[in-house]
Amino acid sequence: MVTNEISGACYLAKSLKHLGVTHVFFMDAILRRSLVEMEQVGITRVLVHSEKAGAYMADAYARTTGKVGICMAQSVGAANLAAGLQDAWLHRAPVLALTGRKAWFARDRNAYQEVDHAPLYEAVTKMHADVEVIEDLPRYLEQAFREATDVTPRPVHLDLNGLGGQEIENATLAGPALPDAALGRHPVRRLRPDPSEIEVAAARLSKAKKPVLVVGAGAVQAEAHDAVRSISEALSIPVTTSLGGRGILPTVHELHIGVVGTYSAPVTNQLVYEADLVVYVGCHTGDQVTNNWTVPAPGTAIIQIDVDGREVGRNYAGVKGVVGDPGIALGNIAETLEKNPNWNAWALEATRRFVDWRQSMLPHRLSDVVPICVERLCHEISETLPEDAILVSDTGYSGIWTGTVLDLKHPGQTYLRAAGSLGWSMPAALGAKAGAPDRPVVCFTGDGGFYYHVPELETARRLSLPVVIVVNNNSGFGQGVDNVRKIYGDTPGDPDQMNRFSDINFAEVARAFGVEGIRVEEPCDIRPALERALSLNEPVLVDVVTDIEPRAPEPWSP
Ligand SMILES: Cc1ncc(C[n+]2csc(CCOP(=O)(O)OP(=O)(O)O)c2C)c(N)n1
Repeated sequence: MVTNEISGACYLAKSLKHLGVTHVFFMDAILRRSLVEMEQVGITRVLVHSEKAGAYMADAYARTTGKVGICMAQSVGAANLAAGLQDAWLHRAPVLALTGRKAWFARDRNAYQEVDHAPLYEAVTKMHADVEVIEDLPRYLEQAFREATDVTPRPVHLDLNGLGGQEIENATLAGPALPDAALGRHPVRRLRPDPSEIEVAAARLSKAKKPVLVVGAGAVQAEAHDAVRSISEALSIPVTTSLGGRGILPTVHELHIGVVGTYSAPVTNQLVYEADLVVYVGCHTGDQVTNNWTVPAPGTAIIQIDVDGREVGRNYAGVKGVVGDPGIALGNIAETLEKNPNWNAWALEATRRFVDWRQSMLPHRLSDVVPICVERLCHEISETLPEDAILVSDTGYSGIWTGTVLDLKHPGQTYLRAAGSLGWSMPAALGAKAGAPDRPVVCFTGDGGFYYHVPELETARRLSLPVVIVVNNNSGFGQGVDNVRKIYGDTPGDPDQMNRFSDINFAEVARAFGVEGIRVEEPCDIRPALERALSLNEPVLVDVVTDIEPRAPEPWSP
């Protein structure tokens, strides 16, 4: 035996450690020997209750750290795991999914528990590879990290030979080099924009009378927070964000005019519609942020800054593109540009109208009605959220409420949203806490979303992940209530069967899992409950009983 020979299991564990991985999220039975090796090198193994939950944890871990989130499942779990990658794909988070698959002699002959994996991963990964023999592992592992983290991050998948990957982990390698540690984190490098693109963009911007910035998740990933604040303050340009970009600037900052798109306050869409130039920063101009491509107004001038040239102009013709790191690009534009004297008045008008809208919400935010108003719940969270907290929001109404009436008042706060998958937020909150153990993590979910992954309460307890889970408990799918009624019209029948649940006390459910549970039915009890939950160094569920009838803010459409 050659002395420097190591097993696949040992190589995998050492490589992940070298690449900065601190946690892996897995469903048994995958890479058991590697998991033993991982313990030896100090990687925390998070055993979960479903593959999707593991993928969501890895996703939020990646979003919180910039590092690659690792999720793993054996052959029969591969489809479930792939389903969990949809949010990471849509949000553009670097996640590596590792699965096992049966050895060659079982293929194409009706093997138990296995379907072809490649098609399952095709829609949700940038790269998929079969690791057939141990010799393939070093290059594929390094390439998987490269693909996951470089330029636009996204999920990748390695399918390892053996039901639980054992053909790879049990084989040996002689003296393999570990992967390049720089590939363990996004951004791998900061691309400097071409000066000619900066000049064109600056010249175009200087001609605008009513410019706005629309800042997306790409700018958050690039940590362009300071650059966004500097350019908007220096030039008096109002800032709106996509839902994924929320929190890049404190939402109470005087130049912040809210989230634009389908999950928005009406006034924000109106203001972006009135703008004569929109600067998209790390924002992919999809249907959500553009209110189905109706906002901005057709023909509005657009500048788009993105690390990936393939995104520039994907949705609009005549876009002036700047390809490069969003923070560097904004800095370069700001240096090139004189402030246009018109912009003060426009910024004042835009921010005054946004503040007026916020004021109009005040009666709801301070409401004492029972069942509790969700605006009041959001208000109380805004007031108690610690300065360095991570707020993890579910989708649907949870995204609209937290995107419009829940404030992130401090630059050190982070907002993570589901990119559409109902139920994402609770496992994601655990992944975020794993990635940022020193920061308070608060999850905001509806009861419909929470139901998906209730067993992960046990994971939170077992792994000692002290997150605060706030369940906006209205005993149903609030967002659909009106739409279902409209479809019914005069048709006799029971619309409630389509979106109402029984009344469940989730505080009691939490206690059954050994997790602290607090039930809140009165508005005045919300704040003490949150304060208590945040003060305990353990997972806590705060079950807030709310009314299903009130509607969340509706977006304005032209
Ligand atoms: C995987 C998945 N299935 C279905 C949906 C559609 N959907 C979006 S929001 C929602 C209702 C959510 O209800 P709940 O979490 O209780 O929040 P509420 O609307 O009551 O505030 C549904 C069914 C989705 N986004 N994702």
